[in-house]
Amino acid sequence: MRLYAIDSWDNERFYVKTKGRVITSRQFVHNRGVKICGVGNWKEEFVVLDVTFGHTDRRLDLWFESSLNEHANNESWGFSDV
Ligand SMILES: [Ca+2]
Ligand SMILES: [Ca+2]
Repeated sequence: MRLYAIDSWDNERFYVKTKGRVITSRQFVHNRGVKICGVGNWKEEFVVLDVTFGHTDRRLDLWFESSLNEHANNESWGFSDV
């Protein structure tokens, strides 16, 4: 998946989980990347998260979470290509 970290991330983490288990995470800061969108002078960073893991259930639930602690107009994330 492509993950986009937008605006004022300050060492917070993004998590991909299944069944309560973290299968990958990534930490971001606002001064890496390039200024593309959002507010102020905060930069955006995007990364490709390429994760392989086994599962046997017919259904797979993926949870995308972060430890962001401010409003979405200050720090947020998006994704594509899951
Ligand atoms: Ca920005
Ligand atoms: Ca924050």
